[in-house]
Amino acid sequence: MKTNISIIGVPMDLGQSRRGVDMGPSALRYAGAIEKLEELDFQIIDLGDIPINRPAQSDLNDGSNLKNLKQVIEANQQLGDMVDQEVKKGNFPLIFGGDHSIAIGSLAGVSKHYENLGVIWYDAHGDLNSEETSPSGNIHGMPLAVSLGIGHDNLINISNYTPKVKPENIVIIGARSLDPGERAVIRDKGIKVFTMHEIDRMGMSQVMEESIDYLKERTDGVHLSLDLDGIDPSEAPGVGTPVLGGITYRESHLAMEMLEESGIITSAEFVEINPILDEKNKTATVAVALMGSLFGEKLK
Ligand code: 6HN
Ligand code: MN
Ligand code: MN
Ligand code: MN
Repeated sequence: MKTNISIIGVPMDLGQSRRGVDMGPSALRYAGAIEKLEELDFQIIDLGDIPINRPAQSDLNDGSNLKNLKQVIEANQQLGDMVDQEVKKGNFPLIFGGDHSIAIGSLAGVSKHYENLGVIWYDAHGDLNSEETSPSGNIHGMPLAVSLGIGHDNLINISNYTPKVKPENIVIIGARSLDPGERAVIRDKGIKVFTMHEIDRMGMSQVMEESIDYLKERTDGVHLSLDLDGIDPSEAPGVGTPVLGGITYRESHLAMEMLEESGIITSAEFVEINPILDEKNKTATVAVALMGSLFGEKLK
């Protein structure tokens, strides 16, 4: 029997500085995410969107290098609890972002259920900054570091344990914009990274084969964290931090199909869709197509 999919929307935009990414869950629903998954014969449990506490503008961006820390912690604690419940029930958590800071909550909820949780970080960025290294103070540039136990105490201890993932259980795919502090973490911790250079040289097929083999060997579950800015801005323009020279839609489609065939993915999130910056909901449409491949569309 197929596992049930639990959808959790997180209309969060406080992990970065541009409005609009809070509308990501609506954009994904409008693009037909639920219908697509139902077509593939999954039982969908739509848990709706979790409430995000938006403070008065005067209370936002206090000038620290951890913008909106309090709100980001609150939302991720709530998300972590919900994800935890869904995994306990045997459901597949599928989270609709929201900016990438919500991966903190997703991983907090999921990782306690695995001895060795794997993570695929599909992104133009490493999201490995901390208060000390961040060039922006935006927490969406920090969630992978937080999950490794690097960062503010109250962020790394969401759900009361740290770390959520081990560096050797992470694969970053699509990186092409890494800050100096992030490069240092990758080097020091020995994180596996397939940059755009490797994708160009090896082809996506081999990148995915190696990623899947690597994770299969050492993990007992894998969370896919898919930041739409991993995809080239020509095909996914509705993102807040676009970077030229990204992964194509076709390559991404293949990557999702290979993940589906491998059967390793146990939870996923699609983040950073900003409908205000988009062209006719193109980016959410790409995301929904990729969800289709991730959940076995080609087998129909
Ligand atoms: N994202 N490295 C930059 C920063 O501000 O830390 C960009 C982060 C982008 C984060 O796209 O999820
Ligand atoms: Mn990201
Ligand atoms: Mn990114
Ligand atoms: Mn295909």
